[in-house]
Amino acid sequence: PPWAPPAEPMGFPADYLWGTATSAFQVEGATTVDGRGPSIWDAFTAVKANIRGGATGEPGADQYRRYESDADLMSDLGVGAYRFSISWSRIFPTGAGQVNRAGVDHYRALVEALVARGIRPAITLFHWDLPQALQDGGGWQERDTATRFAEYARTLFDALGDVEADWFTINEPKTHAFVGHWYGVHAPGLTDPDAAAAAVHHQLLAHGLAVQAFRASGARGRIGIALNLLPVYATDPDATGGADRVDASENRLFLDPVLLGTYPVEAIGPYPGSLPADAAAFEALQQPGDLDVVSEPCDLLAIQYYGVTGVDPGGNTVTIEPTSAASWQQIRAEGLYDLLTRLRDEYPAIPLLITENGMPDPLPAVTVDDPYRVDYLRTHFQQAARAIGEGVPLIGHFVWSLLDNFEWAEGYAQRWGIVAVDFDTQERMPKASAGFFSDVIASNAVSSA
Ligand code: GBH
Repeated sequence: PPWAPPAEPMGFPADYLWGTATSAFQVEGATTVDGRGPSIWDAFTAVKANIRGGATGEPGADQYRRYESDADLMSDLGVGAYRFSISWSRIFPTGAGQVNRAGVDHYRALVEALVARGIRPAITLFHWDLPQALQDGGGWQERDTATRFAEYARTLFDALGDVEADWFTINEPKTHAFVGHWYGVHAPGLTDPDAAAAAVHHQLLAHGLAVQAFRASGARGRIGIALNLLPVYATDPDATGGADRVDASENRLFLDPVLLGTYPVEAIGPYPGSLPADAAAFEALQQPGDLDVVSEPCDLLAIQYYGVTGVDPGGNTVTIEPTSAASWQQIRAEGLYDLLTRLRDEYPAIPLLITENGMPDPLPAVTVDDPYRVDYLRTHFQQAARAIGEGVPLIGHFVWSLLDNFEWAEGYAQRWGIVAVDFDTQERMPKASAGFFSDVIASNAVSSA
């Protein structure tokens, strides 16, 4: 029989970290304020056909200006942590060179607004908005970008490292590499599998260099990388080869180098479900010692969980229903349990933190009535509690997103917030799911219904 939650509420550990998440380009707006330089997302959104409705990073959710009242909002919800990202081109407008003080000061003020309200900062260094000047020099296809990233990371560890915080080096290196460099759906809009493979290695190298810089800086808190992981289910239990290949490119291509110091050879090559890049060229990018850097020990592994996929014996994906308004999202709460227990069973022990989890409203219109999201969150919290009960070292859970925001290629037409935003007035309106989340946080437990 399928697993069912117990009648009694399921409790979480006393220090469990409940949070909400956003990213800079999606919520900040103010794209030309205080010396910010252009990023690849400014360039990509300047081509109207790239984004639904021709939307851009303006107005976002105007959080660059509204961070204090958004901190109040989170305080009202009772969240213990806020995960935001830093815009690299606010700190280094051309990616390197002189630090832009106004950019650093902004994030200092944000961090202090959070700490003053007892909210732990959870800081992502790179959530896909590469300074355009670095892209002009080859971006993540160039090894040098990893070096520039380490310098950028060091600048932030020096500026904010006196504050106890969680740090994430790279957000979803898979999405940035595959969707940005291979599918052409995200910035920088390339359609080249070899560029995607290079972006995989150089982002992972950047991650490892930043972890080393974090240790050397003596910054307070913990550091890790945020991976979006996708449980892959074979449609035929007697022919799992196709699913294994998809699993290699979706999950092990990132988990193995970071946690084991090896790349899975079956992730790359001319097979259905693999990244169709030149394996020898990928190998040639790697210098001696790179995998030691990539696997530099972290304090935690950040997991972003949205759903699952099915794969047939030929390596073709098969949709597992139900999907959401995001057609790629195949919702299955038990997949979170499967993922967490798999990490426990197949990788060295490391604290796990869910840094994104959520779903969009079915329509682009503003709504505060979101029973589907309440149900989504409840069932996912239950599966998290179930995994904790079976010894999974899960230390917290962040909902994507605090606010409706700029949803990349979908523009403002896909709303992921537990708080609705009117993009004309910037009014914030908590949805039913925000109230539900508040109650879960207050009781530190989730009920069966
Ligand atoms: C997260 O990615 C992001 O970190 C966050 O910024 C975003 O707002 C949130 O999810 C909601 O989407 O272009 O059809 O090939 C989630 C994982 C992986 C989902 C790539 C979209 C691309 C689908 N993403 N996937 S497609």
